[in-house]
This record gives sequence, C-alpha cells and structure tokens, in this order.
Amino acid sequence: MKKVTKAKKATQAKKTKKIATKTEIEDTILPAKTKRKPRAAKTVVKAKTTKKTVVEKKVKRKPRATKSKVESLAEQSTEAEASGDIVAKPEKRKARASKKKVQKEKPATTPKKSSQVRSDVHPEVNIGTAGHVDEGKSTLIKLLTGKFPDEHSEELRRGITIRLGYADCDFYRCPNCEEPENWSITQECPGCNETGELVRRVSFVDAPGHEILMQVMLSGAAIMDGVMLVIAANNKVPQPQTREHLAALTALGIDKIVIVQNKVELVSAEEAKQNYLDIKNFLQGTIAENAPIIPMSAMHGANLDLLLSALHEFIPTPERDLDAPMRMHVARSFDINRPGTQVKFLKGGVLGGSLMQGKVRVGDEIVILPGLKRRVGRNIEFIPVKTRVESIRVGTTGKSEEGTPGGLIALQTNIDPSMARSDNLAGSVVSTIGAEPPVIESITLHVNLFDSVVGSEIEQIVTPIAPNEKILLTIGTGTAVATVEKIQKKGLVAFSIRPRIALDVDSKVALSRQFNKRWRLIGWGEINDYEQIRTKITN
Ligand SMILES: Nc1nc2c(ncn2[C@@H]2O[C@H](COP(=O)(O)OP(=O)(O)OP(=O)(O)O)[C@@H](O)[C@H]2O)c(=O)[nH]1
Ligand SMILES: [Mg+2]
Repeated sequence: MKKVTKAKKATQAKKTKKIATKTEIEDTILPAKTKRKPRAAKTVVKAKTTKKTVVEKKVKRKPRATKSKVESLAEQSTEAEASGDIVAKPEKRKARASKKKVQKEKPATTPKKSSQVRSDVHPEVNIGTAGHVDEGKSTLIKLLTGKFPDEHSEELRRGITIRLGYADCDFYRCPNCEEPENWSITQECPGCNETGELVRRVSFVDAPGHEILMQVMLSGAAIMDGVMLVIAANNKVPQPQTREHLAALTALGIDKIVIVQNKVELVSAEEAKQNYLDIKNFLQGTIAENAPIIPMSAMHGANLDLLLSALHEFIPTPERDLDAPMRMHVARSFDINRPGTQVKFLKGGVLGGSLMQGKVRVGDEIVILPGLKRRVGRNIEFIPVKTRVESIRVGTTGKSEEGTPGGLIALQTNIDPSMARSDNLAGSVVSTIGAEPPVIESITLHVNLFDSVVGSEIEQIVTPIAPNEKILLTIGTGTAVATVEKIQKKGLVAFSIRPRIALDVDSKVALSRQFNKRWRLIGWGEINDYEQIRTKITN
C-alpha cells in the first residue's frame, strides 16, 4: 500500500517538474542568490489547454450582476474590516453547499491536506499574499497548505477572495538533498524519500486582490511579518493592485518580500524572460528592489522547493518579545453557537487574530479595546470589555494552553456571544489588564503622500490634504474615518477620530482618500502625538 503511494507521488513529481520552466528561466533571469544548478530532463511545456480554460474562466468571472453584493461586503469590511477564517463553522457549512455550483479551477496537484500538519508545533511567522486580482494568490495558498482559502459562499460564487483567508504549513528540509531540492512541505522528501527535519511552521494569510477590497488587504497586512507578492507572467506589469499593494507594504513598512512570478506555464520562455524584466523594472527603487523573483506555476506546483527556500531565507521568523504585556490584533470575531443552543450550553464570543507581543494563557484576564460598539443617537461609542480566556486554538494545531506571537490564534472568551457576532469586534486590540494600549480620539501624524493614486487604471495626482477633509485611517486591523482638524507645518496633520480606536503606538498608519466612492491608498503617516482618553474597564 505504501509502495503504491510512493510510486504515485514520484510520477506526480515528475509531471510537475516537466511543466516547470525553472531551469530555462533560472539560467537566464534568476538573480544570483536563487540561481540553481540545472537539473536533468526538464523541458518547457506550454500548457495550451490551461490557457484556454483560464480565458474561459475570465469570462465567467466578470458577472456584473453580483457586484453590489461584493461591494456591500467591501463596505462592511471598510467599517469592521478584516477577517481570517479561524472558527467560522456556520460559514464553512454554507460554503460547502454552494461549492457544487461553482466551477472554480483547482490546482492539479494537492501536495498535502492541512490535517497532515503536525499537532504539537505552533506557527511562528505569518506570511501574507498580495497582488492584483486573479493572479493566483489563493491557488498558491492551496499549493502550500492543501487548503483553498476561499470558503465563503459569495467568494466561491464570484470566484474572488473577499475576506482574509488563512491556513498553516510545515516547512521540511531533507538532510540528503541539495538546496533548493531539499525543501518540501511533506516530512518525506519527494526527491529521495528520506525523513526531513521540521524547520518551522508558517501561518499564511491570504488577502484579496480586488480593487474594492483594499481595506481588507490593509487590515490583513497588520498581521503579516512578510509577504509573497504574486504577479502573473501572462499579464502586463504592473497591474493597478500590484502597484497599490506594493505601495501598502511600503506604507506599513513590510519589507520582507518574495515575488512569485506565477502562471509561467502559460507563456513561452521568451515571454517569461520579458515579464521578468518588466517586474525587475517595476521594482526598481522600491522596497522590493532586491526581493527574489521565483518563477512558478501555483496550479501545477512547479518550483515549490525554490519558493520554500526563498521564504526561509528572505522572510525569517522575527524576534518576539514574549515578556512584554500581551497585545493581539483582532482580525475577526465570531459567535460559534448553533442557532437554538440552550443557554446553559452557550459558548462565549471568539476573537481571531494574531499576537504582536507577549503570551496568552487559558484563564488569563484580558481587556478588549476600544471594545463593544454601541450606537448612541447618531454617534457610535465603544465600551472596553474585560473578559477571561476560556480556551485557545492555535492555527490548525487545535486547542492549546498557550498562545504566542506568530500564527493566527482564536481566543474563546466568556463575553456574551452576540457581542462577537459577525466580526463586531474586528479591528480591536486585546491586551493584558493594567498595560492597555491607548484608546484615542485624536492623532497627529507626519504625513507622507504618494505622488499619484496608484490603485486605479488612470494614475491621478495626489493633492495635499485639505482642512476638514475626511481621510480613512487604517491602524493595525482597525479603520476609522478621521477629519482633518489642523494642518501644521512640516507635513504634520492633526485628525479627530470618531469612533475611537485602540492604538498600537509602533504601527504606521495607512491613509486612504475617497475617489468615485472608493477608498484609495494615498500615503501613510507616522505617529507624532495623540490624545488618549480615559477608559473605564467594566466586567
Ligand atoms: N494556468 C494557471 N492558472 C492559475 C495558476 N494560478 C492560479 N491560476 C488560476 O487563476 C485564477 C485565479 O486564481 P486565484 O488563486 O483565485 O487568484 P487570486 O489572486 O487569489 O484572486 P483574488 O483573491 O480574487 O485576488 C483561477 O482560475 C486559478 O485556477 C497557475 O499557476 N497557472
Ligand atoms: Mg484569492
């Protein structure tokens, strides 16, 4: 039985290698760091049939009729933003039901199921995706983790990512094989069947590429330690959201970047080389100037080993301060109770996100800031919520007694589950009691504006910020519409923020302005000063 599985794996591996344009492209275009020894019997196979299906799919992907629904989801996300499917059981059920109707293409290779991830290891780093719509970000996550991150029924129906997706993957290194062939996502080396050493577990955060979902991407970026910027080899470079996402990474100071030149099997070697040069040209002078460019086919699994090697080298696990007070960015919140559950069996609200610093243990007393949203007349108020951690889920590992930075975690608390329903608490910060981050209602920023609005087809000039103008601020996973109160000299701008926001004082602030009813990234701000309000922590 075991032999059959091995033989099958070997055949699949061979097929994958054939499709790879790795050797040809590497020989000519890979930067010195990632250039590898050529391997025997690797040919470029141009997948004409796949091209056809992609063209057909593109036609399928543009139904305008459903636009308003996606837009309303996007609007919701502007207010309550980010997500990261952590414990959303009811949504998963819905998604499965509608999967049958959707003709979404699936990668040909499924290297492993996420359930194969070892249960005794915690993820230590969050790697996100970025890039223009449809260029293969979610397909890449499926290749790496075995889990296709688009699970929401609307995502499956539309064929685009709408919420943040999330899945874990283990990186193994074979003691016998040479770089980069020694890297794999299975313990058994696909090259020589030797048992590999587990190097680290990575949590992947999949962001949407659609232009109207920019705020979701920005919120997700708050929990990314590094990013795979996916650029399709069969598209002109740069596409608007390739530009806008790279600008967002610049704004938020995320400079650990690996470029994935995806869908290389759809173009000739010549076209791939030209596309590589276009990417290089586009990256020149940006924070990703020296990022490695990995030619890949996410759909066929080509060059996965090279990608793992580059992620290991270019997105190392950051140093974490485990002794600092616990802080967590909340990306999603849920009520996990099924309708009709008896009151005595109800479970408290669940918060999903990632720790920035410190540790959290079952039984810890924590506070959620700015807290519970409440409408008072025409205003929205927030009430800080004190609660207790009832249980912790760490990535796909399952229940754990402790959560640490790196990887997505879900905290089940003892708050009324209805408080956490439908991402009500997304954008909040969770903290140890007694060492809370400031909750602010005004902030002064050193503003840096881009020369032009990079996220639309037509590049428009970014005009200076004007008095009384409304600007959308993204701070951590939270967003708030702010009003310009005062423009001081040297690019200092004072904003009033309503509703309040819990501030991670080390974070950069992304600034977006409305153009034709869409928020577009126009620059970023560094925190100069803020006015903290007194918060009363209630039970
Ligand atoms: N031929 C080919 N098709 C691919 C490859 N990667 C992705 N695709 C296809 O491209 C389409 C878009 O893929 P997704 O993974 O959903 O793209 P995405 O970047 O996640 O899209 P958004 O999240 O909506 O921005 C799907 O039909 C995929 O099957 C690849 O390497 N080769
Ligand atoms: Mg996607």
